Amino acid sequence: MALKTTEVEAKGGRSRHRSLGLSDEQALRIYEVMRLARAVDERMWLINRQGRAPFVISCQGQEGAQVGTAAALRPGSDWVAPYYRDAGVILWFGMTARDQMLSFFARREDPNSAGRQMPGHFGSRRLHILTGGSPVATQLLHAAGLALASKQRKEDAVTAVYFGEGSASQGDTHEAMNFAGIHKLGLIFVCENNGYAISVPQSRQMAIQDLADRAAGYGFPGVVVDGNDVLACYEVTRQAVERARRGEGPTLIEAKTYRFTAHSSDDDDKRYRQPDESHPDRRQPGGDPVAARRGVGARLQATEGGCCHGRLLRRGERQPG
Ligand SMILES: Cc1ncc(C[n+]2csc(CCOP(=O)(O)OP(=O)(O)O)c2C)c(N)n1
Ligand SMILES: [Mg+2]
Repeated sequence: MALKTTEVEAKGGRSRHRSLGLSDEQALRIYEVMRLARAVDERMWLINRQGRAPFVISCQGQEGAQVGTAAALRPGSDWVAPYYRDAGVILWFGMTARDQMLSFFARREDPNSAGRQMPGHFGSRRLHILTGGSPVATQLLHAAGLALASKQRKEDAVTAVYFGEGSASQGDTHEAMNFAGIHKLGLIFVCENNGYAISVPQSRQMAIQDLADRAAGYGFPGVVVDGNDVLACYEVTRQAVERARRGEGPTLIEAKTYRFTAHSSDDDDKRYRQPDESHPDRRQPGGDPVAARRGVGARLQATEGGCCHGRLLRRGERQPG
């Protein structure tokens, strides 16, 4: 059975991040990158609907899972193999809002592919972001190879590979997990379970509730975490990183999230979502990973005099993380 850690114990409101070993500055940085990812994403939708750019694939709703997990890694020495929704991950690892826009508009200066790839196909050797392709789940095999290389070179670098729960139905996922388990690779599997693979709901993808249960079959731990809770995501990943650096092998983290948008700007989710579908109430605390009614998010808003997308976008020109 997978270990259930749906929440990390809150040890008192605003100081919760401190109980996890995060300074105020680190916690604010985490929140800032989440807001930046959301702000860029919202701007892309507007531009797309104006007909000025052809394609958006959205991170909205998944920022907590992305930034919380990436924040437990060391940008510059650890590696990430993100998938197309992972704006929060690549921003944490040093991409900028400008870089995202250069990719979005397919400009030559785009650091990912000089504008040759679709948006969401991230990659930067300099920033330790493994280049991804379009077939889903291939990144898991690439990441297993990367983690094997780190092990053979006796580096203590950890690799985190990101994927959706639909991609977990691909054979590549089995092969990567099996290999990583056998060789005790320093690889963290982060599944962002948003309940859908385009229009296909989870109940049509797997006959179990928690993908994390599968980890036992590969010989390593599986953890379920609330993907709306950025600090819980940070904490379970921190534990997985420590385990990986001790040479004890992989961990599968399943972050339960919700895709706030359609699959992409070319999809109409009203055609397949049920009107009575259960979903987090974005107006309630914990319903939206980026909402800031308590804790560090609220403090950031207080110090900035409100949530200012423009300022966050300008800050995005600097290197976060
Ligand atoms: C091998 C392969 N099959 C099908 C597709 C088409 N496709 C693109 S995204 C996607 C859904 C993936 O769902 P999931 O892994 O849950 O990620 P999510 O989009 O929900 O974040 C599919 C089927 C693809 N890109 N690659
Ligand atoms: Mg999915």
